[in-house]
Amino acid sequence: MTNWAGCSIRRVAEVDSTNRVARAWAREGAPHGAVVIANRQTAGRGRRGRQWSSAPDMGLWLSIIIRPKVEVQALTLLPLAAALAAADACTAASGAAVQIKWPNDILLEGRKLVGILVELEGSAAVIGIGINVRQQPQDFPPELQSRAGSLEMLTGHPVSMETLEQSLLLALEQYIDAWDFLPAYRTRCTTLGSAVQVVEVNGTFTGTAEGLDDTGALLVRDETSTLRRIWAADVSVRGLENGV
Ligand code: BT5
Repeated sequence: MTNWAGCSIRRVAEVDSTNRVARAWAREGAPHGAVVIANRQTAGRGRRGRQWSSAPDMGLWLSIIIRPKVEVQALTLLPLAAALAAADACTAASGAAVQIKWPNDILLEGRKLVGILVELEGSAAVIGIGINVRQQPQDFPPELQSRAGSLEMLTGHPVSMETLEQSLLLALEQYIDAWDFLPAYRTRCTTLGSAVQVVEVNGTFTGTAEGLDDTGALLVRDETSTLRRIWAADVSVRGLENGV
């Protein structure tokens, strides 16, 4: 049972994006922990204008409104808390040993299972989480078929959407209340210690991900042995992914 996560839940059959609906609700005064869940999104959003494929009844498409007690600067850590909670929930519901790719993708067998989009709305934050549950390869758009996966496709057994949702809300509540999840995140994040390719707006470089600072930024030692702090960048991890 949770204290606040899911205190009020709006379940809708179809929306453009649960994040958009949650942001509108936040503007109207939705309480801390209010949740929007849709069976289907027609315009699910990824980061930086990318799209999130959200086929009907195939996954958990959810947004939760957070009214944070921490300083606004600390909100860079929210996506990491969400990733950890989503990883715990995937394991609780399916038994799968999923991997976290910094900052907030969840992979299994190199395929992307979960995407997370955190957006600020005034003094509130909206955490959008999409977890692929029932898709088989043909249920994804062709360009995603080699890179995306679902819990049922990859584990080969049925997964309860209800267990997934409850585990997710409980884990999220616990991580946000304690606000001490970086040690657990560092343990679970397989990007740390890996060779990475960092794709930034103005160029690409390779190096080794050596650590994570207290703001959640990735510390990458480049080929000239300089330690570089990475936040606003896309990082792909060699050897782990199918080009995700
Ligand atoms: C994300 O963006 O991964 C964040 C996705 C957040 C989705 C949730 S669902 C509930 C809430 N409401 C919303 O409107 N959004 C949130 P990004 O890291 O930019 O990754 C997007 C990329 O992932 C796309 O460009 C595709 O390559 C890939 N992709 C799209 N749909 C996918 C899916 N269902 N499974 C795996 N990969 C997918």
